[in-house]
Amino acid sequence: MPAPRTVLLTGAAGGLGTLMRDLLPAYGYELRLLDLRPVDGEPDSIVTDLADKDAVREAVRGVDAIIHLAGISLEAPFEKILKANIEGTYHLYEAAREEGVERIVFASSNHAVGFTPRPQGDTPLDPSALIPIDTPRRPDTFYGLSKSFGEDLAQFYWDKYGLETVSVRIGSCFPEPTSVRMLSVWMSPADGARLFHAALTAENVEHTVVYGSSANTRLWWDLTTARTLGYEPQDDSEPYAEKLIAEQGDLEPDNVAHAYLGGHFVSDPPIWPY
Ligand code: NAI
Ligand code: 15L
Repeated sequence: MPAPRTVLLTGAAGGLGTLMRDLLPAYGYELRLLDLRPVDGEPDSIVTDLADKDAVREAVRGVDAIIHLAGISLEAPFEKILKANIEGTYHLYEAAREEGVERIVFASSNHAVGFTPRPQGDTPLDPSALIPIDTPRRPDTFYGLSKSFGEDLAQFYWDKYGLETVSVRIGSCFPEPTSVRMLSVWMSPADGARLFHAALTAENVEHTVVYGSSANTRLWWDLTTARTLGYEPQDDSEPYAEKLIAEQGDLEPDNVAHAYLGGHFVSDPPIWPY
């Protein structure tokens, strides 16, 4: 497929959407913005709920690719997750299929595999100890279940309709890591833009699932499939380590928030910090 130029960014008013609105235009993309809420300073953004099938179809018409960030981004009652993340993502895929959009980059999450025990060993972990991308999915929340569904939906739309997706199991994409867990799963915004660009432009991705993080010294998972797309992370959370560990203490085996990839999302209810 030719390199995409016009890209629909769903969830454009959110935290990650705001970061990507700043960073992605430098890669040459023209962004069409969609969110449930108006996007600050962007009067042309499409304000709609993913529940509105007709509006979603109109929003995808004519774009070369979609970065799908919209949805509930934390744990919530199942009924809300069902509407926004499960039905909403289905509406987006249907619209993309009907309008002939060839590629979606889906914001999956580490919480699709959140109940995977954190790998043990000295830092940096031996590559053989890193969690592989084909580890069995173990969602830690209804939210994580919806990301698991999204990955299956993406596989289905590739197998049945030839619509390509890169599902990015994002760790924590924020300007800075704010917990000791994030030292392992952090993705700097600049690396996030690098990864989305790679996911939009790599050839023949079919449905590829990747972990989304920076090249952290304390990494828990294997970035090989992301690198296969051409992603070359430039950042590492390590400069934040000393301060965060001094404030919060290092990872402890008895702390449930440190025992699994998903941090405190495994608790009921989930508790900050993750
Ligand atoms: P966020 O909650 O800040 O933004 C989500 C946006 O989606 C909001 O602006 C919201 O208005 C919009 N939205 C929610 N329901 C909608 C609907 N029914 N129709 C249209 N728009 C709707 O979340 P954030 O942090 O920006 O995350 C973006 C995406 O990336 C989410 O799908 C999240 O699950 C995923 N993700 C984010 C991570 C992170 O570290 N920021 C980590 C893993 C996954
Ligand atoms: C996610 O999936 C959330 O959307 C984000 O807000 C963070 O909580 C992140 O995971 C995380 O695991 O830190």
